[in-house]
Amino acid sequence: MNRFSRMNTFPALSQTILTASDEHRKLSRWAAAQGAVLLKNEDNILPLKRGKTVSLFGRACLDYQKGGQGSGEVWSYHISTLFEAFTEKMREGKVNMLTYPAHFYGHKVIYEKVTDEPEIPEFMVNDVVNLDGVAIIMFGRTSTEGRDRTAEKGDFYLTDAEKALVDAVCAKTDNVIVVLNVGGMIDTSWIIDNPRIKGALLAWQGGLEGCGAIADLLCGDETPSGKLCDTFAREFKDYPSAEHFHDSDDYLKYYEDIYVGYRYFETVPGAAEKVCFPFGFGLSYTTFSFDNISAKQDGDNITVKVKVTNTGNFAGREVAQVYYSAPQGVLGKPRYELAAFQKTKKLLPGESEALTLTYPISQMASFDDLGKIAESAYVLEKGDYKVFIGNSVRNLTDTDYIYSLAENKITEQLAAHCRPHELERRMLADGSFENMPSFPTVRPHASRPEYTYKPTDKPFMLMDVYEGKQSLDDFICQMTDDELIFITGGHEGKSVADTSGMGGIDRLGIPLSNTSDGPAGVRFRTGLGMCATSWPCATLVACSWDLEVARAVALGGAREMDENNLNIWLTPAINIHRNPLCGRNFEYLSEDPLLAGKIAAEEVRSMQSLGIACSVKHFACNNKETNRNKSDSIISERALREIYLKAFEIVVKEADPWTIMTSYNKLNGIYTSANYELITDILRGEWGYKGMITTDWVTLAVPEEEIIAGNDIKMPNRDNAVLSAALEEGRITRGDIAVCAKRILEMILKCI
Ligand code: BMA
Repeated sequence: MNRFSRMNTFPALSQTILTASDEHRKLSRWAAAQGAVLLKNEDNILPLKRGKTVSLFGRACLDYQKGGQGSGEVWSYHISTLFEAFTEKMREGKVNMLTYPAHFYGHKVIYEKVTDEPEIPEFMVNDVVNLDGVAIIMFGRTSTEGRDRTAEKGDFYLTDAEKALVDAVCAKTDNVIVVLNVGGMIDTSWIIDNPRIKGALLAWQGGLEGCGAIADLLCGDETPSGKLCDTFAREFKDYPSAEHFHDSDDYLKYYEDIYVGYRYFETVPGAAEKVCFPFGFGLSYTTFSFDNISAKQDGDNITVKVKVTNTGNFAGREVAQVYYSAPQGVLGKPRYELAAFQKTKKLLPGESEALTLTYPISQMASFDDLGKIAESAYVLEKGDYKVFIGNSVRNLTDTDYIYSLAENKITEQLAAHCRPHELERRMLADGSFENMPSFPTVRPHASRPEYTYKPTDKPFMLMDVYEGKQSLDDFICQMTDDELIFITGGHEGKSVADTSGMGGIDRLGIPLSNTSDGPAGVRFRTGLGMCATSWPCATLVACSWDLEVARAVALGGAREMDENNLNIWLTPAINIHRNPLCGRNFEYLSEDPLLAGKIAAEEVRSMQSLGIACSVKHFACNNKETNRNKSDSIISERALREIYLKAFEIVVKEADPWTIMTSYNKLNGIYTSANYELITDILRGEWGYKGMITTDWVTLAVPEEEIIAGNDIKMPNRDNAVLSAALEEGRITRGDIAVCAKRILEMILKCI
């Protein structure tokens, strides 16, 4: 049965309903355990010894943040609490638990905010000490689209009440474990500076069974294997983008240029000591050795081999990370850049696995946006390129292989696009700044094939194109101007989701393809009483550094999409974690574009293998939520290409996403949804993207400029009269509209 016959009907009741099923609940729990990051484990306080008594502290133990808010929200039947999870472990005989503290939290004040933390009676801690128990303190944080976080107590920093709780517990015992149920970077100096906190687990927002995963990890049923996808600095102000993050609601200037995350902290003098936990870091219950390390040029690639051995007493998984260190040259480079990564299988004590990691030599090139060597080209500067391997950016072994270049080498000659006209300066590798020229803003408008209208009383149907009986071009020629305009706008979905649909012209047999948010799972219309599986947040998935986790979550969510007759899943969201305060970081993947790109590419391949379209978002530079519909991201072309577009480029070239969603914001003065250079010159022209591009929901760009730029469909809908007027007044042509309509129809045909 193809999608046409199933379209707009109630979900076929297959034998096993997977939506919000126990099977998916277990899968979500497993995934949540793979991306949690063990930050501290002094005296091997973890995993908890069998029969150990635990006591839970912190209102989050009963009020778990499974994910963030906004379009990334997912309605789930039951979100497990840490209290329930440890009750389960108690029943299994793995631990004992003082249960009354949970009742204390359950019946205390009605909490106003996620961070409201009631004062605890002293005996609650005394009892833990008397039982030689372990205190587990969990703090939660949440954030949402449309609003940024704050560098205040209760967000990036602990509240006084949270600090008081830590102090009250640590005053009596040093058997203290902290769990962070957060969606993004927070202050962790209170963990690293306090020797009485012996254990710390960064559990992120782990979906509906995130607490089950936490209990599995703390009790040793799972061994932590997550690695940080971001750098955790001591203070908010330590981040290079902090100083100017709030300069204006109208623009965001990327003065730090390519020096974002570890590219800054490991390179710029004085920055390294500001780091609490570095990029790629994560402990295990066991230890690993990296042996038989070798690296060599292998044609156009560098290939690194390593034998990873579990040298400890617990089964576990390790992540081999390859970094290169390029010569500073005249363009300047970060000290290290992630080149490749691979996670081992679960290794038993004593077991080894040989890994081979390969990456293209051209990946080490720099984009020369100012023409210091070769304007608008990717250049491998002459000099020595060193290659390292290890398990974090701070724990690397030199492979002793050096790729040497006697002369500068152009690896790709491109053209200048999306250049800034008002970025005064940008950071260099030594922390100084260079002045930036002001470039003119350009608005190209290519001519397009006309697709002249050929009226017909008996049009053939889209199904005839699907079955190969007719060509899509001929199909488009039977569409009136009004029909072409109609299909380049979204329409009220006829589905269980609350986002609009695409298509829907009965005269031509064009079905409505229904969309649904979001990265953490299918978001049903409110009021239907329908629930879905809420998967671990995107940042957690990235911290798994595991394509298997990316695939499992993507397939799980795609099955729930398909089961509910939904066709276009508005995920993955892959904007770079530029600043800790961005309200949507929980939906995004990493400060590093390679990690983000590889994880997202696997998600796209996986969901599309089931006939579910993705919508890779938000293209591009949506790194702040305040005034997101109008804010102008002002950035050099080098930083744009090397950092902020790179993850999208990886996904486009490695996974061929069926749709891409442009962002709300402007890019160097032009809305991304109407940015011809971004969409037609770079995305389609340079990267060869053939798929469909949608706006975000309710963009403010001039509609015809979006069509001219090649942004195919305006969501959730468009005012057709505006485009009709532009057509009549010659501001756009039928061909401009028809090429957009064609890509929309191509996408609909893929979803059938
Ligand atoms: C916008 C953004 C997108 C989302 C869309 C549809 O506001 O949040 O990420 O996919 O709405 O809900």
